Amino acid sequence: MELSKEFEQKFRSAKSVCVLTGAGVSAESGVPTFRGGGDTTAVWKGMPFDQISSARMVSENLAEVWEWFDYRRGVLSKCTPNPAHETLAKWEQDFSEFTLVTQNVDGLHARAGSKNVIEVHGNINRSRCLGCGVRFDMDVGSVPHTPVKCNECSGNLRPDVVLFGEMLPAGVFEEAVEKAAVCELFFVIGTSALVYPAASLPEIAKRNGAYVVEVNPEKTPLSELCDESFRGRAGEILQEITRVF
Ligand code: BV8
Ligand code: ZN
Repeated sequence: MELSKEFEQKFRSAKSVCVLTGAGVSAESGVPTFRGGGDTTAVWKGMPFDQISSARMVSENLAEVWEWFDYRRGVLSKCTPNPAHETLAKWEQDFSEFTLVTQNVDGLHARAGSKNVIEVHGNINRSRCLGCGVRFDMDVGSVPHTPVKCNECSGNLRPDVVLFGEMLPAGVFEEAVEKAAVCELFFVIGTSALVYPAASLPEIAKRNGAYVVEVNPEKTPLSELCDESFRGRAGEILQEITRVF
């Protein structure tokens, strides 16, 4: 894979780096993506992804939502971080300012050793009480999910994940915007760039003068905006790039 002189120079001299990842960064760990190729989990019992993973379903059929999430937690319990996650955990140490924002709820960045991960869509291994808002961590792979009821108020629990039609956790997205707006180098890795507001982060970085680099086997609506696009799998490409250090 050919790296341009311009990219090598930018990469070597970068002080502040921001990365946005999507499901594609976990594809090589065996985690199905939502929309792109391979084994996707785009449909659950005939319901499209943005119907089963929606605020409406939580109020209409919480048991179904848990069945869907327990199924995915079961799949995830067999998955481990791949070289893409591991390389990003290393970059966190290598750059003086490094921000990792993920749309993924799989927790694999943290399992690969990334310390500060901004999870804009929450985490599949955490539940939240609909009554009092208390959060409970669940062991990876504890399926079905436990506890089922809130220990504090015996209210119903739901996955602590941002569903379609729901606001992102207060302050989390704002922090991601701040970092995107000041970074020199912005990587957008493994996302179809269809889901907002997360997909607006590379646009914000570009508007503020960052050099934007896409890593994805396919073109996306962001590709035009990028200064550089590496067409391929994140695991291989990130290892190639990191040799430039
Ligand atoms: C909100 C958690 C305010 C749930 C997720 C019309 C226009 C614009 C916006 C909207 C609209 N209608 C509705 C909206 C808003 C909506 C939205 O953006 N919809 C889109 C789909 C049109 N957004 C929301 O609802 C957000 N909230 O706007 O709040 C508000 C509040 C109230 C009322 C109104 C508005 C909340 C969005 C969060 C939804 N939750 N996940 C769960 O997981 O069950 S989103 C879901 O999609 C995942 O989190 C995922 O991360 C995200 C994005 O998907 P990707 O990560 O990109 O994955 P995908 O499969 O799509 O692509 C994989 C990519 O990887 C591909 O490009 C592929 O080529 C590449 N790839 C494959 N293999 C590899 C690879 N790349 C590298 N290496 C490989 N090996
Ligand atoms: Zn409670």
